Amino acid sequence: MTRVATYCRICEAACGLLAEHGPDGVSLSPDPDHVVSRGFACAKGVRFGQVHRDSARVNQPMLRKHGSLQCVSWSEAYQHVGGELKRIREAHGPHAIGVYLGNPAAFSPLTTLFGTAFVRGLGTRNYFNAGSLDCNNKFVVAREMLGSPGTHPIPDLDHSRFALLLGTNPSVSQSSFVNAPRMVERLRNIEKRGGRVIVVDPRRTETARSVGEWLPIRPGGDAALLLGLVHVILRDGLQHNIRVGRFTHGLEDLRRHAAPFDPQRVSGLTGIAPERVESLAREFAAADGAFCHVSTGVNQGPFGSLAYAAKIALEAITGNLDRRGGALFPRGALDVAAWARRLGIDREPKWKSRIGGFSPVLGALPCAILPDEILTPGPEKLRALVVLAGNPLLSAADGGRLLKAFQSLELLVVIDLFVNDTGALAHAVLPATDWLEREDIPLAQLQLQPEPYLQWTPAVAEVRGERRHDWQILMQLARSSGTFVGSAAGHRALAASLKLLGPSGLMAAPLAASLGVRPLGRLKRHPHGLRLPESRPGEFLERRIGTPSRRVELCPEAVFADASKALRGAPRGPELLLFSKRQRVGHNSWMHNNPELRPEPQRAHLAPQDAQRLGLKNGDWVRLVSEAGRIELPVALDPDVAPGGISVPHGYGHHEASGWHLARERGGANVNQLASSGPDATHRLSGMSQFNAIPVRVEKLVRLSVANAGDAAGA
Ligand SMILES: Nc1nc2c(c(=O)[nH]1)N[C@H]1C(S)=C(S)[C@@H](COP(=O)(O)OP(=O)(O)OC[C@H]3O[C@@H](n4cnc5c(=O)[nH]c(N)nc54)[C@H](O)[C@@H]3O)O[C@H]1N2
Ligand SMILES: Nc1nc2c(c(=O)[nH]1)N[C@H]1C(S)=C(S)[C@@H](COP(=O)(O)OP(=O)(O)OC[C@H]3O[C@@H](n4cnc5c(=O)[nH]c(N)nc54)[C@H](O)[C@@H]3O)O[C@H]1N2
Ligand code: SF4
Ligand SMILES: [Mo]
Repeated sequence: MTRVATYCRICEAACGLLAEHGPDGVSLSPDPDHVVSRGFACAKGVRFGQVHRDSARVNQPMLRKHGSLQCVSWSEAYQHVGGELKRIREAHGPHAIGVYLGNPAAFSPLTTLFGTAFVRGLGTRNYFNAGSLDCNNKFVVAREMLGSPGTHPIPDLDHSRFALLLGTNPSVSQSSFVNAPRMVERLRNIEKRGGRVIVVDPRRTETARSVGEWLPIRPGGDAALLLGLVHVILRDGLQHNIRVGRFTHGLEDLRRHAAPFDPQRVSGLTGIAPERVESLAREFAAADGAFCHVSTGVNQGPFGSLAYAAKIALEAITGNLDRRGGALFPRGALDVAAWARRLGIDREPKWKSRIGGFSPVLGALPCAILPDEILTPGPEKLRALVVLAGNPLLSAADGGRLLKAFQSLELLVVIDLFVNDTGALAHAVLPATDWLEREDIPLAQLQLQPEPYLQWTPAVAEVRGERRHDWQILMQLARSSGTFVGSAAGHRALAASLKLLGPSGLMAAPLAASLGVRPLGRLKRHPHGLRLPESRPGEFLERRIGTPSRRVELCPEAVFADASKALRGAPRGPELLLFSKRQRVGHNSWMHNNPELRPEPQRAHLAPQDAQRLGLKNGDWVRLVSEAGRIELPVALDPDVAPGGISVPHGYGHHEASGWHLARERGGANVNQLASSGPDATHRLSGMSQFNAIPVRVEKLVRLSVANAGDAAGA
């Protein structure tokens, strides 16, 4: 039986897989010959065949008729949806139509390309994506400090001697902004080389249990901790003067902003002893190659931008930026960031959002204003929304208000594999292919690879039913609504290139500079991936940095304006601080419907000391109340949670009409009903929503505890 090399497109690790056709259809196994993942893959990846053949998949377009979604032909679907988009655009202008691009779009270059071009063709400024739920803070900080939103320092995992991790749980997630399958193993190797790994997290995570030292922190305290480290290093003169002098700008401003963050103060804000702040700073500065990896748990907190800025400053002043064993700036096969800068396409448009006056980040507005954009009357009110590869009803902030907003739309179109929770409210659901059904090249990862490589995969499964590729759907939708994918000329050029080169040829075309005149042919000769030369450490700071000063801007005022707020810390009261818990066998709100994977039932995890104070025992039901809303769920007494925090998985609370019947039966509540929306709840510079460090009141409910009632499911 033939096995075809392919790769997984669920998360950033992009693990190599082997696909084989058997009686049940396609089956997948880890690819031992993959140049980077070398035989690693997780359960979600190898069980993806089930998603491909799940009977809950949408295989035909659906339109809502007499209250329920009914199967129709593609031509009827395009005619209806295109006609409605046209009508709304003509009656109310282009901004009346919004588009939301979800996380899986990032793993399909053509979905991203056609999705953003579709937005441009509509001419709407109401473009939203998962960036403002995930990592926009990194884009804006990189723009200010390094000159480009797409340039990020990536941990040199395999050469480092000191790893400081904040807000990441790679054992479960494979982390983010680093393409690093086997990350935990590689962190363990740091210890084997005699180095140190510190895991800063309000929960003793699966990662902290496997490697390094767990340093519990108060949710939201990371910016204060990192500025405390900068404080100690500058106070004691531990900075790398030569590299600071040669490559940075703004040291005195940084010193001024870090001055109030003395270890005593930082201890009050983080719960970390002052002596530990001192010693951590010294260890980081003295290590022969250290990096600090700030990730999603911090991005989603109140000071994500400031924390990321402090991380870059910390690495820069200790000489670890663009240094072997520190943080590197991989160029990969194509320096997308440099090209975007050269072509001017990384410059943000000048307009601001109608609600709150927010500037877009990478062209997209904050998801946290989406409910207000829909619900606030006015000539530019959002009346229609096209959701592509996303489930904002569960993944974005203020689920309660979003539900009301989505229910009020004149047109909601969801392009997805399933009738997800957002789709349960839609007027049209259009069936997309999954990644087994399409060819791809991992272009989005190029600047995030400590070991640069490229790979091409063919489609390894037949397209089932009437599923279509996202890009095909978008092209037809544009045509039937009287717009284009991009400009009229751009649309024609894309169509012609697709005809001439095919989807793979189109994706491979920009790689000609690094792979030679026949880039696709070269990739096809390396089915398990093609390793590329690593960039030389130091080369970025010497030649590639894009700031006007050609140096690292250590202290951009726009970002450090938050420092005074960070000094006040999170509000203190009887409340606990809520933070998220990513599930091993789920992916945000999806992948819960796989009968071969059993995600754990949703619980609110809290420290036994806090539970005792609140009179709670394992399995008791509580109501969590925040400023935005309330949810009810059982608690788990969890000694891994540091006192003061409460950790709840997101992506639960499926809509009763969602097609994910198995996931629905497992019950749970949408934790994002506790996250606020609206301009005041949105970070001004980055547009980030806040999911972590949200104060919540815990009320005990008089209800049979699940320990007695058996299972949380269905309760
Ligand atoms: N199995 C699985 N893998 C996934 C996903 C999934 O849903 N399931 N999702 C994918 C996606 S979309 C992403 S973006 C990546 C994210 O991957 P990571 O960047 O690794 O982020 P998380 O796994 O969410 O881990 C965040 C950690 O931050 C901690 N945390 C919460 N608040 C704070 C805080 O204030 N300070 C600090 N220091 N820590 C805090 C949490 O306890 C948690 O351990 O994972 C991807 N991989
Ligand atoms: N409280 C809290 N909320 C969070 C987070 C958190 O840590 N805590 N994490 C946030 C993060 S990091 C992210 S990235 C967002 C994710 O937010 P979203 O992207 O909006 O949500 P997902 O749950 O990932 O839903 C992805 C959808 O895409 C569909 N899909 C999968 N593949 C394809 C495809 O190829 N084509 C099409 N058309 N559809 C496809 C799936 O069926 C699913 O319905 O959630 C955010 N929300
Ligand atoms: S870690 Fe799992 S989900 Fe992520 S790419 Fe690898 S196999 Fe896929
Ligand atoms: Mo994400």
